[in-house]
Amino acid sequence: MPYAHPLDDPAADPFAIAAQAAQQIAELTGVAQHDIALTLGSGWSKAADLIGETTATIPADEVIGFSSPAVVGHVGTLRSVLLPNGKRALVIGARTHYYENHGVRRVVHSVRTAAATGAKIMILTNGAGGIKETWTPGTPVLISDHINLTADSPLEGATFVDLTDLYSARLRDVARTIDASLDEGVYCQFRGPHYETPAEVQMAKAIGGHIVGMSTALEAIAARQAGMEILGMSLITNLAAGIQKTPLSHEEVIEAGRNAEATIGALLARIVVEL
Ligand code: 8IG
Repeated sequence: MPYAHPLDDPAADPFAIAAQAAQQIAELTGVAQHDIALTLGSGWSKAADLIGETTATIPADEVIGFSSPAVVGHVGTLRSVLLPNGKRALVIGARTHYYENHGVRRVVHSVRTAAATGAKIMILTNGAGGIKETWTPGTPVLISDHINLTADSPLEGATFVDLTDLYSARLRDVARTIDASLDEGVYCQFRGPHYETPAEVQMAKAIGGHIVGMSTALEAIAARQAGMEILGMSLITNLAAGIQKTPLSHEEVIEAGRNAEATIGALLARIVVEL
């Protein structure tokens, strides 16, 4: 094969590769259909153990189109989890970030695969920076909408997809029945991997953003294209640059995630059975 990765071939059909990946997941897990899928970002990985019983764990690189994660702290497995309500969840611990420069097809492959496994609900989680000063590190927030600052799209050609109510109001309401104190905000996806300058954070604030991150928006667009209902949640691991007075560090972000993971994992476990 002339390409290093099947999705790199411009002639490849990303939906056919996702369907093939879903078939492999069905075979490797013994679960023919999944009902719901979760992508676990920084700080959220503990949720995989708390939402139900893991019945199968697959190294992500055993499934077509998936690659090993680039960042320490991101777990490269796919898990099939039996929820207490009998539903089957596909837990994606291996996110490909846009900043890895493998192209947007590879960024959204996990979401397309989740849809091909039968999942009707996509839960997208991430670690992110907060613009609202009331959000201390460790605060989970619901994503109410996004601003895609990548200047890219997972859609190819004249594919016009409506993004009204992209982050389902229904699912946000369900989450708030579990924790009424959950705040929400608009997520701005930057390309990364650098964090923002304070001026860029002020720009994000001025255009209506509350959360800054490097994932999720492109994935949400692909999930909507695939017809899924989307719940987005950010763990605020740091205040965005210039909002907090100290410099940002990856270690700080990992540390905040570690401190919050049991709480937010338990929260997600309570939400997921109600969706
Ligand atoms: I965790 O402050 C995390 N991810 N863009 N900005 C951006 N991404 C992030 C940040 C942040 N914190």
